[in-house]
Amino acid sequence: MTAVDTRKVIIDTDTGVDDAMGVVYGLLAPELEVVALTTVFGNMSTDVTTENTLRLLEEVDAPSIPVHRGADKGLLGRPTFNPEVHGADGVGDAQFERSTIAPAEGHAAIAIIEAAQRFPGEVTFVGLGPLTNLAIALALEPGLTKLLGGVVWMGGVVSTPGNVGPVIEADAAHDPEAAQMVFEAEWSQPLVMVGLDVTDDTLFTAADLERVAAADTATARYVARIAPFYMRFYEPLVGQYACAMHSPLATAIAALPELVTASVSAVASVSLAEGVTRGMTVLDRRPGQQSGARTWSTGPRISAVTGVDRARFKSIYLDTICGSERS
Ligand SMILES: [Ca+2]
Repeated sequence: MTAVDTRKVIIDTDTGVDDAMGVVYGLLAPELEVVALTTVFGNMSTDVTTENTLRLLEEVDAPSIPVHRGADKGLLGRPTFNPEVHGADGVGDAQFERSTIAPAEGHAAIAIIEAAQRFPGEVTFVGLGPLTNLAIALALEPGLTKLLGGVVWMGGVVSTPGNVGPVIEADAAHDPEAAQMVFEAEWSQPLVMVGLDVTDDTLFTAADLERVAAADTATARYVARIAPFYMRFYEPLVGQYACAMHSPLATAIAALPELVTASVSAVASVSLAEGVTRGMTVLDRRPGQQSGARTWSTGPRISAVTGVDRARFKSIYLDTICGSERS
C-alpha cells in the first residue's frame, strides 16, 4: 500500500439513508480525515438527524468523531420533512436503540468556523443537506471563503428532472436562500455541485445489497440494515429494487476528485421566487459564457458535475464499505 494524502473534511448531514451511506464511506475512505460531523434539518428534523448521526457513529465504532448540532430550519423557516422517503426514523425504519453518546458543544456553524481557523486552507466542507449551516457560518465569518479549502455539495440539478418538484432538488429546496448565499460567495476553489444529473442514475442495486449483507464489517451490516426501505421507495421510480447514491457519490468525489469526468463551470444562482421554481439551481450556460466570448453573468462560478466514472465509484464504494482491498 502506498501512503495516501489525506484531506480534512467536515461532513454536514441531514442523516437520512443516503446521507448515512455517504458518512460511513467518509469515515472509512483513506483519502479523508473527518474532523467533525455537523447536522442540519432536511430529510428529517435536526433532533432526528442528530440522533441518527450519533447512532451511526456507535454502529460503526467511531464514537470519538464530534457531532455538532446545527440549524433546525432554513433561513426563512418553513421546514418540511420526508419520512416517506427515508422512513419514520429517517434511517429506513431500522429500529436502532437510542445512542448513548452526546452531541459536541457548540453550534454546527461555529464548529465549521473553528475547524477552518484551526487548519486554514485544509478543510473541505462536504454538504449532504441544505446549506443552512454553511450560510450561517459565512455570515458570522466572511473570511471563511478563504479559510475553507473547498466546498463539495450534494444538491441541485442542472439539466435533468428535479425530485421534490419538476425542476427542484430537495436540499436546494429546503433552503434556497442559504444555497444562494453559498453560490455567490468567492470561495478559494470553485464550489463543486454534485447534483441529480449524476446522482439519480448512480444506483445501489439488489446485487450491491446482497454483497454488502454478506460482508462481515460493522459498516456493511449498518448499510444493509438501513438501505432496504430507501430502495423500496425508489423501486417504482427507477424500475428495479435499487436506490440513488446521492450522498455517497458526493462524499466520494470529495475524496477522489478524479471520479469526475465532465462538469460545467458557470455562474449559478438559486430561484428564490415563490412557486414551482423555488429552489431551482440555475446555471448560466448561454453560448459565449463558457468560452468568455460574452459575459452574460458575472460573479463566482461553480463547477457542476455532469459526468462521473460510475463503475469506478461503485467499485471503490463497495470495496470500502465491505472492507475489501480496492480492486
Ligand atoms: Ca441529504
